Amino acid sequence: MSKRALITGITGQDGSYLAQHLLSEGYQVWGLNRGQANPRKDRVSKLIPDLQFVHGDLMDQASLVSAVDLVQPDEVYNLGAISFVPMSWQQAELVTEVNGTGVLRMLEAIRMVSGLSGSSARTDGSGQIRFYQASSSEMFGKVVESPQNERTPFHPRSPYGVAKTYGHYITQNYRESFGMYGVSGILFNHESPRRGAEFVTRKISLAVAQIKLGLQDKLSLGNLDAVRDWGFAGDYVRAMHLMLQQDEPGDYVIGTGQMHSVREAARIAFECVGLDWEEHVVVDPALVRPAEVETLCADHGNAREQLGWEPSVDFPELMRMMVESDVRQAGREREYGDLLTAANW
Ligand code: NDP
Ligand code: GDR
Repeated sequence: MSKRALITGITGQDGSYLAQHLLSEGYQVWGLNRGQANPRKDRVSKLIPDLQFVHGDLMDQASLVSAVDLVQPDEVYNLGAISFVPMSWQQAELVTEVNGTGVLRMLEAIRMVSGLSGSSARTDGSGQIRFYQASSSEMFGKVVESPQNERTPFHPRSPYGVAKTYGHYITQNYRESFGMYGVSGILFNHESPRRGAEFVTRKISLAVAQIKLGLQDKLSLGNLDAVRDWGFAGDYVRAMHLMLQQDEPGDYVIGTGQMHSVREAARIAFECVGLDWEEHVVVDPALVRPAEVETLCADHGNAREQLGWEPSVDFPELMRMMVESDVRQAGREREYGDLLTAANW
């Protein structure tokens, strides 16, 4: 019998890659879809015709219970979140509700549907619904040691990071309290041609494509000195799946161990099309964050040893992949107009 997976955040970058990966492993996959007529649902269902959908929202407990009950999943991947960090200063309460309390709601839904209580605790995960929580390197925030591993203390720097830290600990707590098979992947930044346009790598690759075609001249960025450990999303969803296949639940750091600045990201991306980034990038102080995470770097030694996981795409290759995809897409759009907008999914 094929395994059944339920993915929240199906319309996002990771949801689509994870669904494709699980389908290729023989799973039946359902995506939790919210809202009345979400255009992002059409985009992902065109890309992945075998995907099934179930309605629900991380803000609505009853909808999650219904979704889990209907799908009867072997594995739940909770990727749904408001994931753009700056938005968390503008709508801190909403972000806390979705990214923090939303995790609790999903854990409760699983507990209710499985009839789990403290006395029925089983730590080996047999016959249980296994749960993956999308934790984030943003929980490390103001880092006290580098690189960061599973034992590095958290010091989140945004309401987003604080909410993710709650989601992380409540997953750990349900593991300890109810014997639930719950794991958190502490994932560092990961990107792809499907990355949202608001995140810095994609903002850069989209602008490079427009500038190359003469449709734009300048690109405004914030803190050029920020340093991140950027990997390819397609690699990271493999790690999510591997985490849920282990005998014992545990938390894992996933990253590349390589650090690059925003300045370097811009340089590499402009070089891909033979342009000089310094002629086009301008700094806009309004884009600098109230509290910045200056530098992040993963120590994924535990994932390497326990999961046998390694990243396969390095940063220059990743930027090139994104730039080439956006140049192709911008060229098609220029030729065919709006008909093809956002079709590089
Ligand atoms: P995206 O922003 O691309 O996708 C977010 C998804 O969450 C969308 O499908 C969105 O659906 C959904 N969502 C938003 N609000 C709700 C809600 N109330 N109920 C249910 N679903 C909701 O994020 P990514 O794919 O990049 O990231 C996936 C997860 O991993 C997120 O939790 C993110 O915080 C986390 N993460 C991401 C990292 C990265 O570098 N990409 C690194 C570490 C963690 P809709 O279309 O309905 O808005
Ligand atoms: P991040 O990703 O906040 O790390 O969160 P983002 O790409 O938004 O920022 C990375 C760094 O670049 C700096 N920066 C800019 N960022 C944006 N978006 N736009 C700019 O113009 C700009 N200029 C400089 C930022 O200040 C920051 O330091 C991502 C999200 O996917 C989260 O959901 C996830 O949890 C973390 O990665 C790990």
